[in-house]
Amino acid sequence: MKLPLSLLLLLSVAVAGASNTVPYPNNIVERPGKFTLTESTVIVCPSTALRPLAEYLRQYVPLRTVAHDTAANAVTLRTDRALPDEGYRLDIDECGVTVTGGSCGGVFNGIQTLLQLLPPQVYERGLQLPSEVDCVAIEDAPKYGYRGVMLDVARTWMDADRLKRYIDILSHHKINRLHLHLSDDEAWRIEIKSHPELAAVGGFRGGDSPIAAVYGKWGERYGGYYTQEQMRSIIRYAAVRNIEIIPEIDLPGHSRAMAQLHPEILCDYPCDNSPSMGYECRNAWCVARDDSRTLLDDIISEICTLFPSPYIHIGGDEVETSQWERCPDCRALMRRRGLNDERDLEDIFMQRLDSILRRHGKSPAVWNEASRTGRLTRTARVYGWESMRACREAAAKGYGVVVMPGQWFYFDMRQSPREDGHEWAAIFDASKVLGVDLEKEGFTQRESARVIGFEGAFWSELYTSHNPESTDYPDYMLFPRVCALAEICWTGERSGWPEFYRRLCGSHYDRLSAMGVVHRLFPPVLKYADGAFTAATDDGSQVFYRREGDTAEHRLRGELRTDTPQSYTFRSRRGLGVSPEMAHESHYRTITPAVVLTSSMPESPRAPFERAAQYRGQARTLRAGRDGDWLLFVFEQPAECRSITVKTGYKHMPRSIFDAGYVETSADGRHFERVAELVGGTATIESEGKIAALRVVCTATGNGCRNVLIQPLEIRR
Ligand code: TNX
Repeated sequence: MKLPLSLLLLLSVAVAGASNTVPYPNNIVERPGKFTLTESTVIVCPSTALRPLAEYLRQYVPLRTVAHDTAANAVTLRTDRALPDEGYRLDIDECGVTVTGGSCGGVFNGIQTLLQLLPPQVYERGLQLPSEVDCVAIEDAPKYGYRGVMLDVARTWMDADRLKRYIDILSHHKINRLHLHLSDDEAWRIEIKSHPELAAVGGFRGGDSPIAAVYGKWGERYGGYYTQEQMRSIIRYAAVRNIEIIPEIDLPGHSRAMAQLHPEILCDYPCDNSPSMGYECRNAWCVARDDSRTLLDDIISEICTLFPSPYIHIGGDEVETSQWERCPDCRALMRRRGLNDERDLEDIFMQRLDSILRRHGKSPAVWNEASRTGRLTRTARVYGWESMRACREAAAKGYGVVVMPGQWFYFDMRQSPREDGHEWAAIFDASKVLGVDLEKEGFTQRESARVIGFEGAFWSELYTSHNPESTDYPDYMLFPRVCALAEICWTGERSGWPEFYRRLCGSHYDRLSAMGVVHRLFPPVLKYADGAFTAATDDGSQVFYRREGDTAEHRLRGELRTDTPQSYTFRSRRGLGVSPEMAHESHYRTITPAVVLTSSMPESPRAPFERAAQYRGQARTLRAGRDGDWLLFVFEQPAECRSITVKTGYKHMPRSIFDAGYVETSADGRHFERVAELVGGTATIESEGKIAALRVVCTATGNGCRNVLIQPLEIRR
């Protein structure tokens, strides 16, 4: 049953906790009275199977556990097989609390709802006793059996402790699948005992590793991997929290890191460097070669033994089939099989994998491309990432589908135009995630019935532009988008953004902060009129402002009077929550004075320097920078500006950069002064006078790439 908003608002007075839960329970019946948890309250746990959950609960609510069947003044955990598998009943009356689950998972979900009825600090330092909780009867079960999050631990490494932290946070949202992207072009992250070099060498890039430091920042050795023992501990930790770990080995494409160690997996033809500017672009397993079959079998067999999940994700996305086209062995195989589309070779490879999986009693999970021809076994589970249409097509073919198109579910996408993150799929915040509607997206009833759930993905190639030790970036990208994901997975229907947002602001932001999550707040609404700024928020946050060039933040009280609106930025904060930085339009306005770029490095004829000078697109050098290399920008007329940003590398990514270096400016074109250090290939300099020339000096040799990209200067008036 879904309650109408008016009733919800009424209830929120009486059962503030229950009506603020995320995800929202199916059925809440308010009762009069309260139960008081005290030092003498016990956890009653008659079944040994539930013992780990009693232990789990004790970490948050410090009570004694007793095994007796019943007791007054108790929190009782029990199962009732008549309830839906992951469903539960939560009864709170004046004598105690009973959590009854359809399974261990159901009990776990009931415990999560109970925790949400307690003060948010329960997540931070445990419940302070005595503590009161409102009497209530909740009956609840999830709409979707698959409620997933994917972490790309290949591009940016997250160690076992960080995974356990995410398992905790996700499980508080009743997420029940963690999909780990364990291999990609840039790394191999799981120990394979029969081929230890895969992780021991392939888990690291840069420095002395044969794996190139693709994302620039780490000329030094960077990376890590999970030993099988660590992974078993992660799996156990997750299992207690009702989360199944689904491993992904991305095959047959996205395999450059592994090919670096096992070149025998690649198609055998002489590399023609001219179309790739000297870069070896082969990264897919050859479908025709026999000598890599044992390797494939060894890897997949160990993965099957290590992970208890019935599905193993074997990738299947973005295979660059030009490799197979150019490979004489693949072409011969196609002739023998009577195939005329290279993409059909992927079917052969996937069928081979399926038979290995089947030997171990497992089924394949794949990205949607691998289901294109429909020849893949129907026991496969398809992860639809390219579009809603791709999801529908897979469903129509009869596959179970995890819906996760980038436009709604790629949480590496930026949340508003000027924030960090990709933008190729869409720019969206949590409200779009909550608004996903399969019917509106054209799913027929039969297709909808094949949807087993949703998944949010955090791809991490852009994470490398942040401090890898800091958890802030993924936290900020994931939350509150994961909260909205959890809501649609659990309730299956749209409660509507205003009601959901009320729950976020009512309690859930505080819970996230207590969990230690540096989550995103919606930006304050900024107004500049009659020489003064005001900033409005509706989430209980406080607004702070900063003067450009200053690091210090000041609390905004009332209005800020200024006649230079371009020099201020604003953001709101509440607990650990933080909004993106907002500014007046004039803050971003740039000018494009004529400038000439020269360098100690040769320029690429395809992207000559002149282009950067004309502020169109990017220029490129013909080689990576060396210690002492420089870029020199000379203005035709000295530029009058408040700041200039120079950027080497891709628009969103510190790749093809000056790995280290500094910026000098000159007022007369002859005398230069060192004014800023490059961080991630970029620097912003503040200026008060005129700038005649600007020089970027490289202090590192090499960047793991073949060239340096030079972005147009951003010059602010
Ligand atoms: C597409 S999704 C990819 C990833 C990238 C991601 C970035 C998919 C199966 N492939 O390799 O990391 O976009 O958003």
